[in-house]
Amino acid sequence: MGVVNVTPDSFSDGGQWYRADAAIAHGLDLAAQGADIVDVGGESTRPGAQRIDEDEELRRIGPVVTELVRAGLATSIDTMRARVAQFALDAGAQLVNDVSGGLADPDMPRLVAAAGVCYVVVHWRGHSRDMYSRAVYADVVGEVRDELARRVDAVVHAGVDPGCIVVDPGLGFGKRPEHNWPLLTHLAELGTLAGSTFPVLVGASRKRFLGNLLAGPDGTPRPFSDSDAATVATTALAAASGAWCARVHQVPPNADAVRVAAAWRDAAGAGTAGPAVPVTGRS
Ligand code: PMM
Repeated sequence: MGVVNVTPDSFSDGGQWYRADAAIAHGLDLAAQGADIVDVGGESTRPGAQRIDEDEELRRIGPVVTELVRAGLATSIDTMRARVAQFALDAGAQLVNDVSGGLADPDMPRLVAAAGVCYVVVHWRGHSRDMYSRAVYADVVGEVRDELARRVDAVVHAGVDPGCIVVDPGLGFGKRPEHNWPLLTHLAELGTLAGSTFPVLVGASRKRFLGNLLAGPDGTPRPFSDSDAATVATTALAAASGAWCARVHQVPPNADAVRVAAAWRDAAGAGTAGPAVPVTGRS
């Protein structure tokens, strides 16, 4: 999954694709480079970010989703708002990627259910402005898993097809750097909820915990733009342990990592990473 952030202030790409024409060209490039899905978002969720209003979010994503769908790309909408998701689905988007797992907007699960599309349910404990105050865990894997299971229950109760749910541990969302590592090493456990197995999406690309890991001798974190090799390493490890999808900013090296991991799993007799959900473009 290639990321198209139509924002002036995302920490990972700092406003490079804020203009609609730049964002559309970027989405087309990502697909040409091998992204199976392009994920379009109009609201930054970097730590400390204040929310933008709904009309502004719609203004940002509208032309981008419309054009990428028109070009035949499998397009997902990264939003916590049902009205924004509705616009994108009406335009032909195939996947709703909700970093709040349906908590930010109570209308979202019903909307996804009615549209019959797939839904990425992300573990989340609250909005970005104060997310670190909630980053308190005694057993991060167990708590994230339990909380994800409750969200999956809730969205299924609202009518979402369980065969169309993808779960995501929400790396960095209400998690400090030390919380992300155990989540990454327990992906299979996080995808097995109440006896069912769900595809797992991992969003580690350019995140601060990678920059912190790669900090210089004086403790200065590596800037996001220099953490792409660490992202690729994380993608390879996550895919080799069965992740369904990696959400990334740079497609070519991560697509290679996914192919290496597939060969690795094959040779180990682990088969293809699964289960999968049906999301495909026209071309
Ligand atoms: N992270 C960001 C945005 N959307 N969606 C999913 N499913 N998982 C994530 O981890 C995730 C996401 C924030 O990162 P960005 O600013 O680089 O887009």
